[in-house]
Amino acid sequence: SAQDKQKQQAAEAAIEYVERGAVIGVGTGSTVNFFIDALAAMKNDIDAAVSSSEASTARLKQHGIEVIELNNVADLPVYVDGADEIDHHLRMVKGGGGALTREKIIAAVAKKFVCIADDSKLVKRLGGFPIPVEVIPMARSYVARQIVKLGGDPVWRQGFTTDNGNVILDIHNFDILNPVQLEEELNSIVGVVTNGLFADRGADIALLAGPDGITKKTR
Ligand code: DER
Repeated sequence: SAQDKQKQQAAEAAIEYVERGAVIGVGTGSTVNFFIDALAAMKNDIDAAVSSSEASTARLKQHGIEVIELNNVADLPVYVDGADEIDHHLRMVKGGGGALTREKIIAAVAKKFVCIADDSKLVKRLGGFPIPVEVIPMARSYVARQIVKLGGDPVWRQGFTTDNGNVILDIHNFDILNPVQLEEELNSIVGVVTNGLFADRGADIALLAGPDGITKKTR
């Protein structure tokens, strides 16, 4: 499809940001899958990868790319990942693929977050896409009640368990005036592991593919 073509273009454009000889941080999703495939062509130029999901780990290994533990990485120059939404300040909604916790951890460690996406992900205001929140299973109902008090409509992603053994609530109809503030409010609810607002630490570079090619946005 045209959208897949654009995802592939954005993914291939990210290759130039991969630091030679260094460990590369790899996100999760269909756009990142194109990035992993492009990375394979230069796998001898990188040291290894750290991965945000079992799915990405499997794909990296299929290409013969070594995957190492984040705890063994002191210096991570670049993290490449997709987004469900990204605004003009490079703040994002992530977690559509359910890997938000490991994505946010690697993003916290990486010096530079390069977001790759087709331009349908670029929005004026975040929240059209339901905000994923990873929750400790026993806290699900309590967290849902707290989210209702904040004005959101939480929907349990039933039948889905994260790589960390937790559940996900997708929050619909949040009217997000201040993404950084909402990210902090969600983080403060007991039982919440991670929320999908990447606003406080957004992306540093966004490579957005459209019908006329790649648009590069920087913070
Ligand atoms: O789950 C995630 O955060 C993914 O990065 C997602 O947001 C992007 O997935 P896509 O590239 O398949 O649209």
